Amino acid sequence: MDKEVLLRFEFAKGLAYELGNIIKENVKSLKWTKTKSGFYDIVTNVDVEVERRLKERVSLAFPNDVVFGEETGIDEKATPDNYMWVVDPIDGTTNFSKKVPHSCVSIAITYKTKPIAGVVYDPFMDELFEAIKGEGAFLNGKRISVSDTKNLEDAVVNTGYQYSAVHMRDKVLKDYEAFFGKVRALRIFGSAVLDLCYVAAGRIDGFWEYELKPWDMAAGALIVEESGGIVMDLLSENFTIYSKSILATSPTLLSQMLKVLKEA
Ligand code: 2AM
Ligand code: CA
Repeated sequence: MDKEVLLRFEFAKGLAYELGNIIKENVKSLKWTKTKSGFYDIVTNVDVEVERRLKERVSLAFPNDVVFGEETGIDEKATPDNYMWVVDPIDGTTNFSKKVPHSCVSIAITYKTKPIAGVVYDPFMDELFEAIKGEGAFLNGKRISVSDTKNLEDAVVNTGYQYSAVHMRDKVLKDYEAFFGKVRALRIFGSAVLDLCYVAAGRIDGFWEYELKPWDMAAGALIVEESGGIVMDLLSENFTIYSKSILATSPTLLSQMLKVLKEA
């Protein structure tokens, strides 16, 4: 295994625990919540503080690396040859702001825009999901794999919607409706990263969403692939962290999920 990647991966895990605990400690004492692009798109003092700390830690430990975070964007020094840390300080900010204990900190280490390691920590469940490319996916140190559900009618599937993508309203509702009556249950949990990790752990059978950002997908997509799952872009040929759509499921359910989404 590449020593440079391993160093960063181990560092990212320590950081995820530290930052996750800040999220948990602050859930009952939020100082402020602000809107960004509209009343539905929020940020809290904790999102900002967690990203600030992460940037500080990474720039001290790996001065040539670049951080690409939800709240502060990308460092100006970015070149294709830097390792890039793609981070969401809190994925599931709306849950967090409402004291719903379902959110996480997400850290992907990418090289030439491809995730090579991913760490996701949910402090409310004390669950750390992790993967290095080619090495499998793990939850609290134990190997995980996607579900072995054979039929869509036995599946629990999850979706979500990017809150400011109001132009996607019809598509989001049509897809949701199309699965209605074809699956055991539909869910919207509100954290795309944890949705992906839950697909990887076989807790849910499939997940799709549109218009997510790299920090909502990079770590989770690698964790799904390393758990034996399939990650694809519903709108274009190859999935990348910049894709405008994502479908994650098991190889067994892929064609069944695609059939429903194509008909929608
Ligand atoms: P967030 O909690 O970090 O905002 C909900 O379906 C998922 O979509 C969450 O992962 C949420 O991430 C993400 N999401 C919602 N609005 C978003 C936006 N404007 N930009 C990026 N991601 C967004
Ligand atoms: Ca966020």
